[in-house]
Amino acid sequence: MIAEKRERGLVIIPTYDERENIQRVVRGIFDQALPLDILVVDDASPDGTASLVESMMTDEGRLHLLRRSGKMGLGSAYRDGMRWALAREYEYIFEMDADLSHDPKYLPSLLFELKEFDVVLGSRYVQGVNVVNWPLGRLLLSWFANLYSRVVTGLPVADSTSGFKGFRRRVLDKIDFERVRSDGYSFQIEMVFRAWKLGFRVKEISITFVERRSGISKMSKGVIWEAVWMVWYLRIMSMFRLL
Ligand SMILES: Nc1nc2c(ncn2[C@@H]2O[C@H](COP(=O)(O)OP(=O)(O)OP(=O)(O)O)[C@@H](O)[C@H]2O)c(=O)[nH]1
Ligand SMILES: [Mg+2]
Repeated sequence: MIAEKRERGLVIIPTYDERENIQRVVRGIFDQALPLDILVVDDASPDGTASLVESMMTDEGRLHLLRRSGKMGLGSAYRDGMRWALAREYEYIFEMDADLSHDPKYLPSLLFELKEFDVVLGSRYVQGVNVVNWPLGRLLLSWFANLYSRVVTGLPVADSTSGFKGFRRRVLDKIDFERVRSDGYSFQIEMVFRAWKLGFRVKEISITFVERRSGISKMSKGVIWEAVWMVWYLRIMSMFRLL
């Protein structure tokens, strides 16, 4: 019974004002018929995302909700979600956005690869560029951010900023994600970088990313600057083995 439970996975979805998207993404995940639960980490969204999730929970025991008192950022939401997962018997822990940019149809492949690898990334740039509905400027920013991150840190992945990924439990047990202070893109880069430095095996699979159609983006300039500095911090700290 316990062995069977340990094979379960959890998809963590941070939300801030995702009322228009959350039902579809939750349904899309459960439609994959995988042994996965979902944890929504909501930061008191003014649009009432949390109460909508609560109403869905009444007839779906695999859906869980972590309510936080206010907007504290994506990285902090993931840290709380990961702590929640580690306090329970989940073997596979996924990150996914609520805005339907990440299609649940890729979850079977991510889960499949996680049986062999320690970290699996849903990558936009392993086979050319797979992004739909981004203005050219946004695409260039993302593409160069990945190149920059790769050159500075040496991390050998094409899409280190991707927010669609999965970890084996042992990775989160070991990487001390509580020390990952950053939010946004640098949270994503830092998690993969730390896992890679610890010798965990990272695999990328190709996904197509579709820009959100509903709701508002929470991307900001601050998030970009954070990543610009963070990659140098990661490089220097790891050179002196201080990470
Ligand atoms: N709990 C929580 N969730 C957040 C916060 N900021 C963003 N999110 C969620 O994190 C996910 C990614 O946010 P997005 O606004 O899509 O950011 P992005 O994907 O970098 O930007 P876009 O491509 O423009 O959509 C979404 O599910 C958001 O609702 C936050 O402060 N707290
Ligand atoms: Mg998005």
